[in-house]
Amino acid sequence: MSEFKTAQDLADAVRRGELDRRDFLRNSLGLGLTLSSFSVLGLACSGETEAPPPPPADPAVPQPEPELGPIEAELHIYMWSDYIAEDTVPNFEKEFNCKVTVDTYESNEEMIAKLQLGGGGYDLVCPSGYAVTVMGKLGLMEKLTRKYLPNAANIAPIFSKTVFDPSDEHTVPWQWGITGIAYRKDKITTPPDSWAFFLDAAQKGKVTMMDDMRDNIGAWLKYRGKSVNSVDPADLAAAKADAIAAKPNLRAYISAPVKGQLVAGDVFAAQLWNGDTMQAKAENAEIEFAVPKEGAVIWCDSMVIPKGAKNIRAAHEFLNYVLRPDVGAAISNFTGYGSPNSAATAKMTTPVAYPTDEQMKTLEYQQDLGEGTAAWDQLWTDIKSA
Ligand code: SPD
Repeated sequence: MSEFKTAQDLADAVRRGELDRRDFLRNSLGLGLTLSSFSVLGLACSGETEAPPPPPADPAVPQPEPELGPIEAELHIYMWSDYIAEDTVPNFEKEFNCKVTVDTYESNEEMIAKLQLGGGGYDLVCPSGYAVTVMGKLGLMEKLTRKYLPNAANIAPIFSKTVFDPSDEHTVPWQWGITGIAYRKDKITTPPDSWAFFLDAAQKGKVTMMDDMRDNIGAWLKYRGKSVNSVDPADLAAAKADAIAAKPNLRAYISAPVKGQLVAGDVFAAQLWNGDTMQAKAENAEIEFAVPKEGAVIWCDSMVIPKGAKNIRAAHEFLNYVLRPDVGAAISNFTGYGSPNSAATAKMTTPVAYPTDEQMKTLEYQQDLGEGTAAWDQLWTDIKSA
């Protein structure tokens, strides 16, 4: 039985605050009210009926970022070889009580293939710009939680909101550089000034080119005045012919590990990145870096958190740590590359083979090849097996 004659009387009493939850339910049932009647009367309350769904978030209004848990006890990094100062990891481990492992790769394609196979269990990887686009398309990245990266304020504006990460959602820039030619000035009389250098039989057995599809084929495209991102079949056919013509002169397709052979004098010249060249030069002052007159590749590599990473807070703490001016400067002092961190650049003490303004005009960023990727993959297989 209900103390109220009508549902409206009951509703008025509820609004006046005269009933507790138990009395409300007893009187409701006495009047034969159902859950849907409660909402008609404006009496829906938690537990008695479902709350209406929240309105969709307005994309123009920034949403609060999630809270991350406490820092995990481990962190797994997968990055290019020789790309971090010797004390970066030990200092982080000590300060944050977090054990770090670093595995290395020699090309973006090697790294992406490993992630696609689900391997590694990595928390941070280091793609070049075009590879960020590829990873985005493949759904291989987690979003960053920017509030854990206050030191991102140190990043130079030119390295923020890039074409490959226009909202800074996924990347923290790591290092930037160019792909040219490292050479021994005591072994080669005329410094190489063209990619044609590798076509010269006089260099037979004493030169190497990179084991990196994009940089290697890109060099031959540049040689013919084409874009390093061309997917035009005629351009690719010409690049293939040049690459195969150069092949008898090459001692190997090899990337960063060629440094030891340059230092020892077993190799006189190698297609190589400017920073790795500076690392070799630190061991042998006869080593120099040249940018071919036809132009070359310029790139910026970034750190991203791969999809499914387990140690997300540790990844953020590491990124924020390397964005400190001193830590960033120490990294570039070791790698020989430019730092995208302007506060770090101001503290650097070792030289970088920066491109001149004239050379800058000839440099080109790599982009995702999209549907042209399959043709490039086939070309690279053909070149290597020729
Ligand atoms: N030893 C570190 C080299 C990093 C080179 N990354 C850029 C590659 C652009 N194709």
